[in-house]
Amino acid sequence: IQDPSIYVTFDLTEPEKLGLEEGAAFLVWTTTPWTLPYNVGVAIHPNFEYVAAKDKDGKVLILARSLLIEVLGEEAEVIKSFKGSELDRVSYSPPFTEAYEVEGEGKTVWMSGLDTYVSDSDGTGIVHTAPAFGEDDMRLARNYGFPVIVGVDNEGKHRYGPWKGVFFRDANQDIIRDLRARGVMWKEKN
Ligand code: VAL
Repeated sequence: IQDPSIYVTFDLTEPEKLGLEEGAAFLVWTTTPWTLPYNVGVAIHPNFEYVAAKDKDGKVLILARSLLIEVLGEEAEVIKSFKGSELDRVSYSPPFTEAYEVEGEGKTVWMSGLDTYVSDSDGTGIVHTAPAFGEDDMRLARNYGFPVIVGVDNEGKHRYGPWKGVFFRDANQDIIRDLRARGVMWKEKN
């Protein structure tokens, strides 16, 4: 089975802090849609350059400058530039909140964190972070005090959401459908 490769938007909750308008979003790439219900943060490289750029529909998206053309195409219009380190602790609204609301110890703020593991060889330079499912994700969560949500039980089944009881990877298509319905699916590959 090939993993689906998707780009999703996480709208900023306080875009004005970056001098951006309502609707501006982090553009995040992942090959593990089934981990998105357990998103607790996004990772940004402190030394990369990032841009806020308009896509063809006029939506303002934040991503690494080096991936701008590849991802948004030649017609992308750059509005602003940021050093990665300026994008620390920028709050956003995640696609799914249920698991975090139960396990997040009352915290309901999702935000970015800085880590040099972020790569710009593919994706967007903004990495979806789900600490139970990746070593780097776990480090970021520890450094920032993000909750660690173990969203899958020891039989590999989801513990939350409409896909509760479903084997982890088997939820991919349902989750993708849900992301589309919420209008946060920006692009799907393969
Ligand atoms: N960070 C990884 C990803 O973006 C996983 C481990 C959540 O797919």
